Amino acid sequence: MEIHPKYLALTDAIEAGDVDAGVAEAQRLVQDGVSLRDIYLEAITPHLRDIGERFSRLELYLPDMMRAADVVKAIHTTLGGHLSGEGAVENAGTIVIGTIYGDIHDLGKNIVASMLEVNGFQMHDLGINVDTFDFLKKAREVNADIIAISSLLSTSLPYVSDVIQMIKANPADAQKFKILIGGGPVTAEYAAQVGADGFGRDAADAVRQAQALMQKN
Ligand code: B12
Repeated sequence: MEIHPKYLALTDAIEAGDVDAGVAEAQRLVQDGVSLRDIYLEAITPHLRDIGERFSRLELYLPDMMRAADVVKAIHTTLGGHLSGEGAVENAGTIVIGTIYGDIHDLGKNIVASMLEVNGFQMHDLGINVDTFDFLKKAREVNADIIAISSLLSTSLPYVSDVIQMIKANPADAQKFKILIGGGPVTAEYAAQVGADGFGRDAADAVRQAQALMQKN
C-alpha cells in the first residue's frame, strides 16, 4: 500500500524511533483535521507492516522494530482520546479482549480496543500473553457478549484454537459468547476453520464485525 506523502514526517519519525517527533507529527496531523483512525489505517499500520517485512528479510533488527513500536505506543497513549465513534450507541455490548498466550504484540489490539470503546462497547482488556482459560474466566465474570482475541504470531495460533474449543465445549458458554479474532496471520479462512464467529481485518472492520455479532445475539 502506497503511503500518502502527507504522512512522510510521521513515518520517518517511526522509522527513526523518535518518540517526540512522532507524537508531535501525529498531533500536527490531527490538528490539520486528519482523523486518528486514518492515521492508523493509512500510515502507521502499513508502515509497521513494511518494517516487519524488512525485519524478516534481515534488513532491520529487533531493536529497530522495538524503537518503532515505542513511537506508536506513545502516539496511542497521547492521542488515543482523539479516536471517535461513528454512530456510537451507549452500551453496544461487553467485550473481553486480549493478546493470545505466547504473544506480546499489543499495538494493534490496543487500537482495536480503543475503537470498540469509542463505538460504545464496554471493554475488558486482559493485556498480552493471556492464558487460554483466562479469556473464558473473565467473560463469565463480566457476563461478556464477545471474546476478542489478537494473535500476531503464527506460533501462537494453536492457542487461539484452544480458547475456541474450550468455549465450544460447554453449550452454555458456546451460546453466550461470540468469538472475534484478528491479527497478522489470522484470515477469514482460518477463522472459519477454527470455528470463530467473526474475523476483523483492521480496527474499523473489528467494529463492524462486533456490531454484526451483537445482532446475532
Ligand atoms: C511492532 C512489532 C513488534 C514489537 C511489538 C511491540 C508491541 N507492543 O506490540 C516487538 C519489537 C516487541 C516485536 C517482537 C517480536 N516480533 Co514482531 N512485529 C512487529 C511489527 C513490525 C508490527 C506489528 C504491529 O504493531 N502492527 C501495527 C498494528 C496496528 O497492526 P496489527 O497488529 O496487524 O493490528 C491490526 C490488525 O491485524 C487487526 N487486529 C489485530 N488484533 C486484532 C484483534 C481482533 C479481535 C480483531 C478483530 C482485529 C485485530 O486490527 C489492528 C488494527 O488495525 C510486525 C510486522 C507486521 N507485519 O505486523 C512484526 C511481527 C508480527 N513480529 C514478528 C516476530 C517474529 C516477532 C518476534 C518473535 C521477534 C523475535 N525474534 O523476538 C518477537 C515476538 C515476541 C513475542 N513473544 O510476542 C513476526 C511474526 C511472524 C509470524 N507470522 O509469526 C512479524 C510479522 C514480523 C515479520 N515479518 O517477521 N514485534
